[in-house]
Amino acid sequence: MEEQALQTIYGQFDAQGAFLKGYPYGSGHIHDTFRIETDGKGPGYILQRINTNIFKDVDHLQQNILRVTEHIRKKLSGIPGSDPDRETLTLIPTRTGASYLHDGSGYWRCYLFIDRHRSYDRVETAGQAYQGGRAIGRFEQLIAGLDPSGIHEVLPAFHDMEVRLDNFFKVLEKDPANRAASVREDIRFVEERAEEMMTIQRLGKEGKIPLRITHNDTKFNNVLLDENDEALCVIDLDTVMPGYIHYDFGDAIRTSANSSFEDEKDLSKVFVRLDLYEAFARGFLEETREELTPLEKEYLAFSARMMTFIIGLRFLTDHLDGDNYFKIHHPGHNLERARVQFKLVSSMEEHRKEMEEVIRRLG
Ligand code: ADP
Ligand code: GN1
Ligand code: MG
Repeated sequence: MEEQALQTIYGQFDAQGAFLKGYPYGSGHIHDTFRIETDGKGPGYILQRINTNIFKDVDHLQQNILRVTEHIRKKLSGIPGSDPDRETLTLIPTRTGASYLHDGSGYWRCYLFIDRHRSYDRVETAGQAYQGGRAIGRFEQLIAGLDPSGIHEVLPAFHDMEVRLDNFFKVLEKDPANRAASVREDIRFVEERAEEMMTIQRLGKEGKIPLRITHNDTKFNNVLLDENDEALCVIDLDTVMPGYIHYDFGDAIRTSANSSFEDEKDLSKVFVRLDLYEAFARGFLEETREELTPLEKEYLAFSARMMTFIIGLRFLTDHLDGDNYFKIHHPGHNLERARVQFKLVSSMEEHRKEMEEVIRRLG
């Protein structure tokens, strides 16, 4: 993306300060994200070209973001000492008052940049994991009062295990990229666990766990910490939709308690770090303990396995499909990611008892 083009797009948003420079930012797998620095006093902006291959209805997506951020902003403004411009996303309207811009190069939105933050693709310390847990736990409280009827289900069946498995087996049968033969062991890994992995959906259908409003994409780099490594803000609100608490806890553990990176090539370096798991769980439960039911708590440890499995399954499906969904940086990237997830699932299976015990102790 040419800087000149970014400047033109920036100029159409109702932002403060002249464009100084713009460059790719962050390590998200979905949108094209750019940081815009300005000559003004403010922190600058994020410009994002929305991935419309995935989010087909940008109107609905942006309505959701507005509803969610306005709801959170209102709640934060009632909390003494809070700073809504840094503790939630702020969508900047276009000069014509719209929540996004559609031009020849795509659909664009603009956020206030949250400066002086730290973001991690791999968690290093128990302190960071604890703060991540607090941030996500607090976020659950902030969105709890949202009216579900005002939220569009922009990605239907996003964490529906049955649908994800179905889709996997369909792609496997078609084998469009001719890759199935090289992933036999991975396929077996999926088949052996498919039944167990539907547990949360089953409990939901039986009415045993409540459907809440959840974030649904709580990987650690969607949490910003401040310069002291303390919980600051949960970002990437595209997938806020009805869901089970297990989606958020599990997905967060998948990244927060991984000893290595999501795409580590050396699988011997990949295992669940129980110290990080416990620290995250402590922060999370401090914020949510009163709200969660005993049965929800009982399945939190399992949810880490389940969410790590489902994201691995999606990486593997995308690999078989020829890499159409997640951004990849080299051939085989999705397979590497899938294998990290599966290695992590195995490690969590080995430590199942300890993981359950932690929740019993902290819950
Ligand atoms: P994706 O869906 O592609 O992951 P995100 O919305 O998570 O897109 O943005 C990608 C990255 O950009 C984030 O992980 C974060 O590092 C950075 N980012 C996004 N929005 C902001 C913001 N308002 N302030 C600071 N950094 C941001
Ligand atoms: C994507 O948007 P990002 O990079 O934070 C994906 C998540 C996956 C994650 C795996 C909308 O998250 O569901 O868990 O990659 N987001 C979407 O790293 O599909
Ligand atoms: Mg993201």
